[in-house]
Amino acid sequence: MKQAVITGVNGQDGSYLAELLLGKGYEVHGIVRRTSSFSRGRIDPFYGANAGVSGKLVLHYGDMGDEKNLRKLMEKVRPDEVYNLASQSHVGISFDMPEYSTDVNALGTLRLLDAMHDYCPKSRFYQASTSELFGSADESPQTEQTRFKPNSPYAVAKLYAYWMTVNYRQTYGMYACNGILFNHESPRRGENFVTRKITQTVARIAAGLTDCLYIGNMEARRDWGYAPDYVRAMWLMLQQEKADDFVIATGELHSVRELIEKAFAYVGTKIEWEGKAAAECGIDSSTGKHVVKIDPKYYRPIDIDSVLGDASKARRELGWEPEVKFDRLVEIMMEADVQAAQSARQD
Ligand code: NAP
Ligand code: F7E
Repeated sequence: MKQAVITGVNGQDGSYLAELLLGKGYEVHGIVRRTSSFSRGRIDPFYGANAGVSGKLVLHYGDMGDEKNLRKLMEKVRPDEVYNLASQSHVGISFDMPEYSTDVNALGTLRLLDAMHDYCPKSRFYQASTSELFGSADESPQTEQTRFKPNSPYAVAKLYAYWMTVNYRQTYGMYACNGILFNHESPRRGENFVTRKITQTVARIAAGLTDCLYIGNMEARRDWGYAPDYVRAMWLMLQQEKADDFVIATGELHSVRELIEKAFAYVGTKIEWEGKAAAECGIDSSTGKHVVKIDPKYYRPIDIDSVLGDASKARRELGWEPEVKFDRLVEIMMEADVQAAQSARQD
């Protein structure tokens, strides 16, 4: 039985990756933090006796800030594969917590790589790198050759982790890969990322549970994919002959405004826009109600206008293709959030 360690196992990607590996018969060792209330909702369905998967999930308490803990785990498990998904992953919040974001995202990666180097140097390593590395890029679409210009504390910390991964590969011959993943979403996405915030709030407005969506920069454009497609790419990267770095993206660009319009269209509401800049409002064309408003607290000190990926290398060398693109992604997320809002209304 193959063994894998996943840091950040109870996050969006960690939960889909654990599900994928358990389905392939892996023994999965997940690191979870001690929290005052349990935050394991995403992995509960496949943890324990009734999991209904062929592999086995084992959870360990740990933290990317605790070097000894990571070293002990590598010494004890000596896994075949390590997926480093743990991070303070919110770009906006990284401006409020730059030091903490650096400790977890940058130094945490170094701690893990170094523990692997000492205890299991033959293990294969996946680093959760990001399109945020490109910042406001010089060219579009972005490939593995595009220059990095990170413009948030989150992205600068991830740049350090990217290069440490390359460094351990080059210096020690470790099998270490960077997946440069563009935004990917799902019904398991954290509620304060823009896609999930929109689908959840629109579903709740339609169910009469709330009145208005408060939003920041609606002109931002992203290349949004579907998380289960992206964790498949992570696994593929660790099954090759040689370690390498890959861009994973859909190649489609859409704006936050378009996402809002599509989410409302799903519940049968047409949005008309009125006003400009921070005074702009989205109006329900059939009732005249103001259902979208700008709240400047969601503006970032600096934002990325647009990021678009070219995943040709992953297509060619990994045989990877995204199965779900923007229109279907919005439908999948709306289906789940409409169902959740309807059950909340019945409670
Ligand atoms: P997520 O849902 O925010 O999950 C992050 C995970 O990291 C959670 O399990 C969290 O645990 C854990 N974590 C945070 N701080 C930790 C610490 N100090 N020690 C141990 N665990 C810690 O993020 P995601 O969307 O699944 O993303 C997975 C990875 O891919 C992240 O590294 C992210 O930066 C990167 N990435 C994401 C995207 C995307 O669009 N989703 C794109 C590119 C790269 P708690 O539940 O205890 O907080
Ligand atoms: O913002 C704008 C916001 O927070 C997308 C992380 O997974 O992907 C993610 O980072 C855009 C930005 O994702 C709101 O200003 C407007 O321009 O959903 P987001 P992100 O910053 O792109 C990358 C690839 C990662 O690596 C990260 O870990 O939407 N926006 N209004 C808003 N964003 C949020 N969160 N909330 C708003 O109300």
